[in-house]
Amino acid sequence: MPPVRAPEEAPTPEPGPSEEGRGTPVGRRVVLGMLGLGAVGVGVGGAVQDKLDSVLASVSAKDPTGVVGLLPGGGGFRFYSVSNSIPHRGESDYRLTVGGLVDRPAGYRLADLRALPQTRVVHDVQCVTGWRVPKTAFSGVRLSTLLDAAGVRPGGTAIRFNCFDGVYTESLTLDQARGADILVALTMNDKPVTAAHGGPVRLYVAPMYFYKSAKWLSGITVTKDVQPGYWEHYGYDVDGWVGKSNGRSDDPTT
Ligand SMILES: Nc1nc2c(c(=O)[nH]1)N[C@H]1C(S)=C(S)[C@@H](COP(=O)(O)O)O[C@H]1N2
Ligand SMILES: [Mo]
Repeated sequence: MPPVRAPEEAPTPEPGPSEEGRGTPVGRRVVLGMLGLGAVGVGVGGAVQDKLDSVLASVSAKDPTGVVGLLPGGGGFRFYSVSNSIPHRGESDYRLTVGGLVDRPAGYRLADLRALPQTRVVHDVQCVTGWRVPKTAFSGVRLSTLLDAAGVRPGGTAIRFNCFDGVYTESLTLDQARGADILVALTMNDKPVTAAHGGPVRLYVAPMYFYKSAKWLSGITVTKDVQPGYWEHYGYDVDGWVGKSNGRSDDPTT
């Protein structure tokens, strides 16, 4: 069997969705202009950084050159949103629901999540399209903590994740979900996860390709079977272990 290829590498007869290559490439002048704007972001508060991130996101979504990775605040990350937008939620309107095959369904506000034990994981981030950001810190609540609080019923074998962009979904098996390095993350590099990076709450699945780390996390549902996520419908592996899936042989992340 040939290795499964990422859709952006596949010779698709029709334009299909891919992580990169959406829209028209942004010219070099525009990106260099961004460098000037980027300087404004140094030493400013969260709201301005969020603004900057959202501009970065809209530029880098169309810029496969990687120049955006050099921008202050970019940090080597590419920004992705299959919904072509950056949704915003905060203290008053953010909710994370935990439901499905559980004894005690729950709804968490940001303050509720912050009040639970926090775990910090430092690991390399690796996207299936090839880019890697070494030693990135995420912290938040272990997914296993939320699952234990909810009480998974017999028959529950997998988790479906929903996002408040209304489009993206992801999945893990229950065994994978219970890993100590699987976080419902509230911070990235010790600052609140910005809107562009999927804040206020994103999933962080350290040992897998970054597509498993759903941004703008809003729902955790325990299911009977694995329900493949957004990119998995376009050929990505459900088990997205770095270096051992998607026909790739990336060096192990640490
Ligand atoms: N909701 C949502 N989550 C998502 C995505 C997305 O488009 N929407 N893209 C995934 C992919 S393919 C990657 S590589 C990372 C990118 O995260 P970043 O934008 O913080 O770099 O988010 C993942 N989670
Ligand atoms: Mo990705």
